[in-house]
Amino acid sequence: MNIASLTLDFIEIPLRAPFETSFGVETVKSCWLLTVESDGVRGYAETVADVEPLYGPETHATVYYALKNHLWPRLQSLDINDPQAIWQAFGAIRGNNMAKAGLEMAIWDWYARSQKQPLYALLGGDPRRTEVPVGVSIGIQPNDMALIDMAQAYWQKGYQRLKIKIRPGRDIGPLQALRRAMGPDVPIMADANSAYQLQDAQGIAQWDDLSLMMIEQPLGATDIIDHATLAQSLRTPICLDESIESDDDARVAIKIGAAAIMNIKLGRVGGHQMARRIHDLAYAKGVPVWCGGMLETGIGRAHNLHMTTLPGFTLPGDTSASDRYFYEDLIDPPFELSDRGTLRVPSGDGIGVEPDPVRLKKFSQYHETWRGGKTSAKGGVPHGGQGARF
Ligand code: OSB
Ligand code: MG
Repeated sequence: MNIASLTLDFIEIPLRAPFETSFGVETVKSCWLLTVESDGVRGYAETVADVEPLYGPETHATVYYALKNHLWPRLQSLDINDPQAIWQAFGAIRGNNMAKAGLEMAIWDWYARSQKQPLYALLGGDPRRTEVPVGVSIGIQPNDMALIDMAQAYWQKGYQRLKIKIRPGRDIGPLQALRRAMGPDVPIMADANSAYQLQDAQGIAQWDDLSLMMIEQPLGATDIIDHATLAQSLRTPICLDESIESDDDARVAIKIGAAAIMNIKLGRVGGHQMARRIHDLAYAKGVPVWCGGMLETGIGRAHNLHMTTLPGFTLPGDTSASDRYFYEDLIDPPFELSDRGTLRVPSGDGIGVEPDPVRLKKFSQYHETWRGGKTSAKGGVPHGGQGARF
């Protein structure tokens, strides 16, 4: 079966509160919602690139460009009996993992729906994992009081661990204040999003006294060797995020001692197949992994939950409930946190959730469908006017 059409919707949903990291502030969630269709069955995914290339090198514009010119054309004649053929069809195309992931994941959903199976079953997830443990990622706050208030509210809701974003100047202070307020037993971790360099190692070593679960991506994305060096001067485990874009990166990082833990994000690594390869490699080496997040709508969130059923995902992930991000999600009902601090893995076919038609209409700023070789755009030209944003 080949994919008859690909529809792109440019989605913008206001965030409940601004989300600040060491690289910037987000106030609106924006993404491409991708819908593939064939034989009356649809598949959905979203892309995790942003307006600017800050977390990773891709943007909404590069994702659009790569899909249109390099990825979608390669799937035109592909007979898909197994979504694992997709990665191969992308062939020699380097990088552009977020674009690849969006298309690959939409096709996994489509395939699972056409097989009338939940996605986790096809990914090899553990069917007993009907719910997965989740934590919450808290952006940089204006002051320690705001941080503590927010952290206490999330902890009371039942999130299983608190991750706080840090940057130089807003690191040991907020972390100490948080540890003092929460007591010694609450699992706390810090995510630096590459804001430090190896020469900051002495300062970072002072965080060892805070008994953090881990420090996520303290150094640059390409500084895998420096992470290994830093790890030698720390008791706190290092978790890599931005540095791991492939199974090769994971293999090297584990081998040289740069990653005691890994965060796996589908968008960053190119989709389910590569995520699974990284998971399998880490699992075989005894390196725990957890599922990262990119403030996804319910569609990307559902993909994350299905992946998290693989057995190596032993640590709580960043897949928080819809209301942590949005007043209204793209899906209805939204994802809710159970009183056990878990999110339920949808049990229907495919990812088990669909965009709500009314919400989709409300949040879609631009809509375009590609069929076979032809494309048809509605709502403006993607590189001018309104489309200048992407
Ligand atoms: O580094 O994990 C990150 C959000 C945007 C970009 C990068 C990151 C994050 C998060 C949020 O930490 C995780 C989430 O709640 O989706
Ligand atoms: Mg991170």
